[in-house]
Amino acid sequence: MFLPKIYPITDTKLTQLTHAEQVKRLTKGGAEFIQLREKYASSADFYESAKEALEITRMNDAKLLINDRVDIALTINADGVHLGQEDLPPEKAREVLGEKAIIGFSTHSIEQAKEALNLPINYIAIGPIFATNTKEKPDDVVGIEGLRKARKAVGDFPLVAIGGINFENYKDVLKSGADSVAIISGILSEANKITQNYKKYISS
Ligand code: 3NM
Repeated sequence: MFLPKIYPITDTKLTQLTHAEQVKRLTKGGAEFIQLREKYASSADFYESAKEALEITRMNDAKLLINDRVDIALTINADGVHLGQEDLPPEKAREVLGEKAIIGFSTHSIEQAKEALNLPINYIAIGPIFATNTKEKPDDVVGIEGLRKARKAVGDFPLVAIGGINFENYKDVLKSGADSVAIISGILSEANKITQNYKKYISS
C-alpha cells in the first residue's frame, strides 16, 4: 500500500476552515493521502463536508481516509478509515468496507502495536510520539525510543507515527522507524500558510 512520508490530518477547530478548504490547500501543495478528522460536527454536516472534500481529492488523485466513521466512509465511498482503540473493531470495518479499503489503526504502546499485527488493517499508527495539545486526553508519550521499539516489534509492517510532530523533529521520527508521519498542528496551525507549510516538508 502507498503510504506517503507526510500524512496530513484536517482539523476544523484549529484552522476555522472547512474540511474541503483544508484539503484544497493541502492538495495544492501536493498532498496525496489525507485524513479527515472531525470531533464536533453533526453526522449530517460531516457527511456533507466529507463528500465535498472527497471530490477535491478525486480531482487531484489523492486518497481520502475518514477518522472513526465507518458509516461516513462507506456512504461517500472514501478510500478508507482510520480507527482508534475504541471505534468499531477493524474486523467489522473490513467486513463493511471490503478488501480494497485502506484501514489504519491507532495504537499507544508496544503491546497494542504487536496485537494490531493480527488485525485486517493496512497500517499501524503509534503515538503520541511527543506531547500534543491537539488531541483531547492523549495517551502517555511513546517517545523516539518507544517508536524504535515499536518498529522492531512490528517488523516491516507499515508504521505511521503521530503526535507532536513538526518541522523540527519529523526527520528524526522518520529515521527512527516510522514510514510516515501524521501531522495536524505542524502543518495547519497557520491556516493561511497550509500549502506553503506542507511543501516545506516535502521539499526538504
Ligand atoms: N492521535 P498534532 S496524537 C489525532 O496518539 C492524534 O494516537 C494521537 O496532532 C495518538 O500533530 C494526535 O497537532 C494529535 O500533535 C496529533
